[in-house]
Amino acid sequence: MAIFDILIAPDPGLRAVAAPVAGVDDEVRRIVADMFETMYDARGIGLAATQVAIERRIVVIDLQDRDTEDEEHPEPVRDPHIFLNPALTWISDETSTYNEGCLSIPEHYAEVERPARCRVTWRDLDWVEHDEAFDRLMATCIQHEIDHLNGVLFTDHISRLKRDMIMKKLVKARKAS
Ligand code: GNR
Ligand code: NI
Repeated sequence: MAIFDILIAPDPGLRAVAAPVAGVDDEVRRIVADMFETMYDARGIGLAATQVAIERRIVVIDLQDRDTEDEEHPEPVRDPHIFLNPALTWISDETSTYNEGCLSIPEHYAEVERPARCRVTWRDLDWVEHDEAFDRLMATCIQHEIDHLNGVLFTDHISRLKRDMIMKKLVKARKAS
C-alpha cells in the first residue's frame, strides 16, 4: 500500500481526459487500494485517478464522516465505493447546491449548483456492471469525480471572479511553499 501525491491546481495534469479501464488486473486493484489509502489519509470523501496523475477512469468514494472514531470504536466506520468507467446516463432538471471542496484545491470552498439527482453506470472490481440512481451528497460527489476524469474542476462551475480569485491564491500558496 502507498499514498499517492495529489496534484494541486493549476497543475495541467488535472486537465487530462482519462482513458477507460479495459479490464481488472493486479495493477488496477493496486491503484484502487492506494487511492483509498490516499483519500482516507487526506480525509476526503472522494478521489479520482486524475488527481493522482493516473489518466484512467477510476473513482473511489466514501461518504462516511471522518469523526466516527471514539474511545469505544478506535477504527473509523468505512463505506467504500469503487467506480470503474463511471458514466452519467441521466441528470435531473432539479438542481441542488453544495459547498464543495476538492483535495486538488486545498482550503478553498464554493457553492456549486449541479443536478440534484443522477443515474450512473459503472463496473466494479469483478467487472460486474452496475446502474443506479443517486441523490443528495452521493449525486454531487459522483458528478464532481466524473468531472475530474474529464479534466473539469468545481471552480469551472462558479463565477469567473471567484474562480480567478481561488486560482490566484493557489499560485501564490505554491510559490510560498
Ligand atoms: O473531500 C471532498 N469533499 C467534497 C465536498 C463536497 C463536494 C465534493 C467533494 S469531493 C472532495 C474530495 C475530492 O477532491 N474529490 O475529487
Ligand atoms: Ni475533487
